[in-house]
Amino acid sequence: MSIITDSNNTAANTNTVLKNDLLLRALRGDTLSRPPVWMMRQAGRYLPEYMVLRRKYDFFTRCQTPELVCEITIQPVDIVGVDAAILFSDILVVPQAMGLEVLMEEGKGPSLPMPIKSIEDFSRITVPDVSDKLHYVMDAIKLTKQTLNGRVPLIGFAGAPFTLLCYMVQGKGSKTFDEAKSFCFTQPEAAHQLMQMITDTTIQYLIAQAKAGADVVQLFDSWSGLLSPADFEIFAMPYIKQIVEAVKPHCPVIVFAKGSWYALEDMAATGAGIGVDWCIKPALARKLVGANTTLQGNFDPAKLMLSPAEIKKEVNKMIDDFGIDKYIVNLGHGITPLIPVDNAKAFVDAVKEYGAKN
Ligand code: 1CP
Repeated sequence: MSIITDSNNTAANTNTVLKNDLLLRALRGDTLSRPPVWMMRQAGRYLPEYMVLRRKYDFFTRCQTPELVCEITIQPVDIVGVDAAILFSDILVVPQAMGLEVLMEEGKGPSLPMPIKSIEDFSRITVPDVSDKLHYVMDAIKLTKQTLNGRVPLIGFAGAPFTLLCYMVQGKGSKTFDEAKSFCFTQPEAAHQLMQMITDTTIQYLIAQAKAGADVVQLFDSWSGLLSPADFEIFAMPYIKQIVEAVKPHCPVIVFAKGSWYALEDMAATGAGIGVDWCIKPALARKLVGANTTLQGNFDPAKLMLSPAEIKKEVNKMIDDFGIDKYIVNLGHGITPLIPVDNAKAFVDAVKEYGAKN
């Protein structure tokens, strides 16, 4: 692997120069010999080393203990060889910090026993001081940056306001988030007030992450694809735009709004890097975002069940289609628990070999 240094990198809490800064250079639009590669949900259940810690500590203990966050975050860097680490945490720590109880039930996913149903419920939530309520995240970022010692960049993240509203109103995961969407349509003033509170919290939170040392942050709008293009403009885009504009001066931002291919042009206009899922052709994604935006994606995670040889073939084709520059290789959504580690490695190796070929 070529060791590239970037003398301009000044992570807030460390003087360490990044030895591998491909991710930052791809986001800047530099000419590269190969694109960087990382995987959404790369710190997770497909890794036996994660499962050991999962059996010992409950979910929020794992999120709130900087030493555990650090260990879990670095596991895929050591084991799979990705070009970036993403902080082990969850988007639901924000609703928790705003005052809602969030439970993570093994095998069942998240649940919020007292969700928001009307404006009267707003008495139970606030825009918190994140340096107080989420200080454990910033502590974890500092420890992880120190331990990474410049090996690869660290990605911080948060959930976008519409996706967090989905959980805060529905009270649990859902395929349709019908109650959350009905809340938006029947009580739009309350929905906008709630999303503005989430936005104000998220801006503080992502800036604090950058100041603690996150090199890049990603905003996950995992459920925005449930909205029509017109409703995305009303309920998702204004908040994404506010967040990107406020955070961009502090570090590069990637927006991943799953399923919302119809909004790629508007999202790219914010100046963020843009994640795409597998439901769009690379050429159309490029056409919609224009020549100056860095794209990220879009390998179907289910294809990681193919043989390593077939994975490599598919990865080569994907890079041929997206091009090397202004592109970050990733999945089109999170890696799933049944993927063999060797297949995840084949995915990453294919990208590194693509570089060797050129
Ligand atoms: O061990 C376990 O069983 C817990 C599974 C798990 C993990 C590993 C959850 C519960 N969260 C996480 C970590 C996590 N969550 C990361 C870590 C960094 C990484 O490796 O990527 C990140 C970035 C998230 C973000 C997240 N949480 C999103 C957005 C990304 C996406 O996948 O769309 C969402 C929607 C959540 C909510 C959530 N947390 C956990 C689960 C199972 C879910 C999804 C629930 C649902 O289906 O609605």
